[in-house]
Amino acid sequence: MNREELLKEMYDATLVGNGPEVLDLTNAGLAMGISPEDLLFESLIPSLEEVGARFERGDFFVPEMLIAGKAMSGALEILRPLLAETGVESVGTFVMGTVKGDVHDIGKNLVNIMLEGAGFHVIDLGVQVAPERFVEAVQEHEPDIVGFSAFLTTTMPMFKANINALEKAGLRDRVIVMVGGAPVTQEYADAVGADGYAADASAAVSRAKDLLQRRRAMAAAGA
Ligand code: B1M
Repeated sequence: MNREELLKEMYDATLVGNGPEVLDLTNAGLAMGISPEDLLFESLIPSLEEVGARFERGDFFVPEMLIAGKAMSGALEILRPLLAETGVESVGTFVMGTVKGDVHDIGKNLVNIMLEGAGFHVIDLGVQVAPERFVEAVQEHEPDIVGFSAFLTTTMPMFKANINALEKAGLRDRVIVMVGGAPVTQEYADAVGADGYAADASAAVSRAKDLLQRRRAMAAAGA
């Protein structure tokens, strides 16, 4: 099997949610010298995009989405340490979670992996995270950034609920708020009063670093 055949087989195996085959192909791809990034961006993510498109057309239902998501998550576990390989000292602390009412976590986990790879210390609160849990975590860990992920149009309003909860607890000025997730846009992020938005995991890393640098420069100028 050559590189292109492997990527295509992995795409097909993810599409039908064949977890064991996706794991085998992940290991085989790495052994063949395909980079973790290429396995991710040239096969796994496009396959999940197709799963979503089929769901929208009514060709796939929730069980198909679920097994495809599980197959992808299994591969991510193998790729995680490779993607997060870093010798960099911690550049900052990032508290992250998927908002209340939302169980999607693959995109969030990928952002976490990339942030860790860039040197962030990431505290992952998981999925279905209620506003009060975010508040507790910000109080406990005093992160530089708190990140909210939402993957449904119906759960995006939780961004505002989370920001309101931070304001009520007197924490809003102490932490940078970043938001993201498939249906989120820059306009929506601005409308709810977030400090930053990113469309994908690598953009999330550059945006996080940029926001942190600005915050530190402002603090230094004010000191
Ligand atoms: Co669901 N689902 N799902 N689903 N699911 C979507 C999101 C959907 C777009 C499918 C579709 O219709 N095309 C649709 C949402 C439509 C909408 O609201 N506009 C949808 C739906 C409708 C639903 C249910 C309501 C279905 C139902 O029950 N009738 C249900 C909701 C459950 C709930 O949460 N309450 C549901 C359930 C599920 C499963 C559980 C079966 C499964 C989730 C498995 C899991 O996550 N562990 C699932 C899956 C797999 C999907 C799709 C197919 C794939 C999601 C994914 O992992 N994408 C998805 C369709 C799609 O996205 N194409 C879909 C790959 C991932 C790498 O991309 O998630 O966009 P993404 O993450 C990106 C960016 O968003 C960004 O970076 C990430 C990495 O590059 N990002 C950030 C994410 N967080 C960020 C935070 C940041 C910055 C950037 O800063 C803090």
